[in-house]
Amino acid sequence: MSATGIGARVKRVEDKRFITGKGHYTDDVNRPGQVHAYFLRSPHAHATIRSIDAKAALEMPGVLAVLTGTDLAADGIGPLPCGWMIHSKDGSPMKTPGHPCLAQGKVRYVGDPVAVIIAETVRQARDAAEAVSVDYEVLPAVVDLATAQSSGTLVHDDVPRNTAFEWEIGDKAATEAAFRKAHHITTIELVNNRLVPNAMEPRAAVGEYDPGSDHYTLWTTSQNPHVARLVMSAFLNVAPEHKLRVIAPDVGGGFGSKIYVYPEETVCTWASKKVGRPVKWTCDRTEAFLSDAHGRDHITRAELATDDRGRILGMRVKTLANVGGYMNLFASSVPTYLYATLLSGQYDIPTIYCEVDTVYTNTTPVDAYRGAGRPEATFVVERLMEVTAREIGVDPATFRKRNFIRKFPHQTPVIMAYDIGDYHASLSKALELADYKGFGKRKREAARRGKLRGIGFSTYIEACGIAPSQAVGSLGGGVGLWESAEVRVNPVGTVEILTGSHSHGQGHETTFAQLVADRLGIPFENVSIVHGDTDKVQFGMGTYGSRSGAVGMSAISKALDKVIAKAKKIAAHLLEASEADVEFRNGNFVVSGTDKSIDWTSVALGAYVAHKFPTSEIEPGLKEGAFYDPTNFTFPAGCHICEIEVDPDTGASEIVSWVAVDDFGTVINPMIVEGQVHGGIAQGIGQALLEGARYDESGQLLTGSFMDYTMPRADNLPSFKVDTTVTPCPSNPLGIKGCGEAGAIAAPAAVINALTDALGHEDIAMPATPQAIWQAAQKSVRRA
Ligand code: MCN
Repeated sequence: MSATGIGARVKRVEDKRFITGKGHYTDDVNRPGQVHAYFLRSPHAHATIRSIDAKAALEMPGVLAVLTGTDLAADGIGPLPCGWMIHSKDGSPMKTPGHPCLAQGKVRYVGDPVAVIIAETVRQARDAAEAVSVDYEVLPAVVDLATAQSSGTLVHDDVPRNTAFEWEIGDKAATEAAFRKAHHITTIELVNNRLVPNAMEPRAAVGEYDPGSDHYTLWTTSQNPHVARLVMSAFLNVAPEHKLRVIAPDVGGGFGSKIYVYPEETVCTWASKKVGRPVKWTCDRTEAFLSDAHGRDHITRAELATDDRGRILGMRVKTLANVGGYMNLFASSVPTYLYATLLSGQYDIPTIYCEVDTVYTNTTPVDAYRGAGRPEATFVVERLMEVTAREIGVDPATFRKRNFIRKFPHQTPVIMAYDIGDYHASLSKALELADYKGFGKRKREAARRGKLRGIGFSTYIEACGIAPSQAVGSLGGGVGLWESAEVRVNPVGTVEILTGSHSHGQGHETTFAQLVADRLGIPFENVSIVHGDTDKVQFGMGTYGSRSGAVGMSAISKALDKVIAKAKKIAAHLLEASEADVEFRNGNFVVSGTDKSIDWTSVALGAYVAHKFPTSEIEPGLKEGAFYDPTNFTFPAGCHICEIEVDPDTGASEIVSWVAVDDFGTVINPMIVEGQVHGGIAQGIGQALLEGARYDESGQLLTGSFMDYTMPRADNLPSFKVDTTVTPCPSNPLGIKGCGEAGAIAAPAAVINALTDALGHEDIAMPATPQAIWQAAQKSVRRA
């Protein structure tokens, strides 16, 4: 392995600019003549807008315009798109009333944008917003997910029972039959708590219209600028599409929350033409709490049927999923195809039946957040496994081993066909690293100190590398998510990679360059990665669903194959040899069986010196592109083990040890992968112990700042022990499986399994705050 090639722990090249304050984010973009937007948001969760009076605001200093939903409608700008059409089990299509960028007639959550004020400065726009008078008729709000379907109030008048769709997957009859044969049935009820994404950089946008060329440019915090351009141009009536250029410069984290087309970014683009000036908006943290799509928010009842030897016979799941006030772009796929198709976990489960009701409430829209459906599935499966093991009196590791899938490929009862894996290997390694055998001793020692100590497992699986076109197409909806790449070789042999992936913290500038340096045998420093600009990269699907390694890098690999093939033809001419005799090795083209060779740089230069080869056979230049569509998802899997100690007198908990053994197939950069795993675990621990968006009964977000919504901090986290096992993914040329979400998928179940082990009962929900743990610990003390 070279010092910078595949498998090397290369330090992230992008970090130099990030940690020295030299990154270039959307808020750093300032255009000549720029003005500022401020969004006036609804203070009510549910209300009819009787009137909006902007007269006084328009007379205030610096104010250029106050625009409302009526102005949008007058310009023929329709509602935001709402993703994959899911059909209910009775065949009816999901109910998706429109999501206007600025409220029209009604507001449906606290923070719903009602008007945008455009002024010379942010302060002037903010002051003027206070002078806009909105006459609301406040309506009762639907807030509680559990009772939303039976609430007399409708979030959307034309959506009965507030239910967008009632979906099912699996074989109901076979599952009922399995449960009738069961020796033991485990039943659990779970709440998967609502989370606020809280990326480090809040969303921002600068929209600019150039009347000379009739072109728009939007700088924005996007994870997928091309998709943003495609969608936004369609409903802003920008034609042809490429008259809108979307640039996503450095983006400070997204975790899924920046893959949607949001009202604010769209309005800034539209408004820039209306006011004839570039329009800038930067979200503040309070706005972000209200307006970034939230994550999770499920209520689930799940059952597992086992036989008398502790083998799983079947699983039954009923989930209520909250989508908030409107159906967001990917919201319909999260609690369905990204969730229920993973309910088989790592286990050989003969039959599964799952029902999902997706429900509107007067809360911020809910959509994909790190893991998107897969953490929710893992939480269900891994809680069921742990509770069942305890109920039937089998060691939880043994119970898992007994039910692991052993043969691959494996067709699950819920669509997914797992390609490869070795679940025993990761569990065995994790047991060693966690010193599972020594746990009893540690528990007794903790008890002597008055502490309750517990250990919990999460042997998770995920499906990423999203998403093979054939798989998506066969499910009757959505769009296949291939990726594109272009390799441009300059005459001096340096290489620019144009990729449709978008890095917003994942280190692509490093790992993608490692792949190219490795394949071409050139210095790592001679490769640069270009992404995030629709005028530079022809098209791309962006980054989410841990796809940039498996899909984005595979596209680069495919384009490199083409470049090497052409370079070989040119090399053959330069070497005066037959092409069949030329091999490409370690950056040199070698004539087999001779000492004749020519290096990469000479061939690159040769490609542009066209008299050296017949241009009737070979075009001058060296540049190739490729689109790569995966044949299957990738299925990373692993075992996380959490050990926790609880102080029953105070409810304080401390994670004392964390072991993660993951299988990400071939690893390009172990250091970056470890960083991804660390970040994911931190988010998962945050969900399990600290984070939770709470609304009061009128729909006010009670946890709307960092004073009330607790993010995990370094002192909440142990030093993680991470390791890997490797089964290379057979469905992409590099053998890569995604790693970007694994930690967040695995961690919540491991924490709660450890906590319930410590407490000696299952009665605790996420987030298990010190108060909740103290109450649960009192119950343990009473029982003891
Ligand atoms: N990688 C590798 N070897 C592998 C797999 C991946 O070296 N076997 C490298 C990749 O080359 C890439 C990184 O690890 O540099 C993550 O790759 P991948 O798992 O393909 O994930 P993506 O690049 O597609 O990133 C998306 C993923 C998701 S879905 C969320 S959510 C998330 C995450 O990445 N959001 C993040 N990690 C994040 N990290 C930061 N800092 N910020 C976010 O917003």
